[in-house]
Amino acid sequence: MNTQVRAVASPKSHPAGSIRHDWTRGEIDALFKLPFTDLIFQAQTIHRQHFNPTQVQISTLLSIKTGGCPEDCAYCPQSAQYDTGVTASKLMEVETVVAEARAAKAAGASRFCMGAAWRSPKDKDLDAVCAMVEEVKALGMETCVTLGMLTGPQAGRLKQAGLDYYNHNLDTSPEFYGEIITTRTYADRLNTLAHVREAGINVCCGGIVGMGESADDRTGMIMALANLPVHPESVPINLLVQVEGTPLHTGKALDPIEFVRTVAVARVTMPASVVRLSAGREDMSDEIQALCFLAGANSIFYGPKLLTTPNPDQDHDMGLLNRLGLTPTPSTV
Ligand code: SAM
Ligand code: DTB
Ligand code: SF4
Repeated sequence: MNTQVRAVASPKSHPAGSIRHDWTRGEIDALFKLPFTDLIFQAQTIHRQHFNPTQVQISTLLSIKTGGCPEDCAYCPQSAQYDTGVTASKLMEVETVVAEARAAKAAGASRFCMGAAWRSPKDKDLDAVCAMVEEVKALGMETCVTLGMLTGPQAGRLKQAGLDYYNHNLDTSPEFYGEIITTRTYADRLNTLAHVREAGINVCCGGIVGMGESADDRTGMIMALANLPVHPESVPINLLVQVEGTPLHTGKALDPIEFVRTVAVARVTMPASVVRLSAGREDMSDEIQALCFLAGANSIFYGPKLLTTPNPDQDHDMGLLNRLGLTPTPSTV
């Protein structure tokens, strides 16, 4: 039997690796249920149609405003509704943020992602964030911010400041969403994504797995992402970081192979998007991370801290990329 044909077979109307926005639940479910070898082969084949398979994009995160958030996202250590030991702080000074960005660039990051624990930014706060975007960009780094819900005019201001990416995740399937967040709706998230898209900013949008969702919910999450009118340029796939004090602490851990499958299905359904192996790497072996790269992940968060939780240290990550013969994707700015 010709296994190559078997693994990449897809209908004539939809050649493997083409960009589609009409994925059915059945098709995505079938991808998740493929034999692992067939799924990885398909993901890697499609990955090579759109990307250099030896490059990994490197982003460093900084929490520019930590904790005290009014939202009730059940996974989040920064929600004021849970006692997680995170101390709330004010928005950082522009110069302090720029110094952190400079250090991230020197350590090898091409993108600097700034996160604020807000439901949505106040216009006054946006002045300071725009100054951060301008100055970080002037260092020759790509910029990304995640500030919660945005209006159209706010997205326009960020675009004017030169923002490259806005991160706003769908987080999970529309069906499971209400179990995780009650203070804003799925439609609110889609609205913010539309404002970002209309402003001409690249969209960074993905989700979290390992929150106690069903396999159907993982299918539903990928379907919601892959059927957006335009695929997000960047798709972070986070593994829940279980934080004491949050409602999701002590939940059952996800099978790491199921995580790799989620990355692979994201790659197959959003062939030209950069898929980021995001939060949760601290709990993954090097070997599982290597499988994620094989499954089509081509970006990581780099640096010893995510927003409030630990991430592998830089030496370890550069060592891992070296062992795998992978190199950082050059900055586009
Ligand atoms: N407050 C803004 C918002 O939620 O839109 C921006 C910052 S928020 C921390 C950014 C994203 O981080 C969330 O949408 C979620 O996907 C991810 N995240 C937060 N806590 C996490 C955790 N414990 N494990 C994995 N991902 C997490
Ligand atoms: C994303 O999808 N994951 C990042 C980033 N976008 C902002 C955040 C992960 C946060 C993990 C928990 C923490 O460190 O607080
Ligand atoms: Fe607030 Fe964002 Fe955390 Fe939700 S994910 S509680 S909006 S900081």
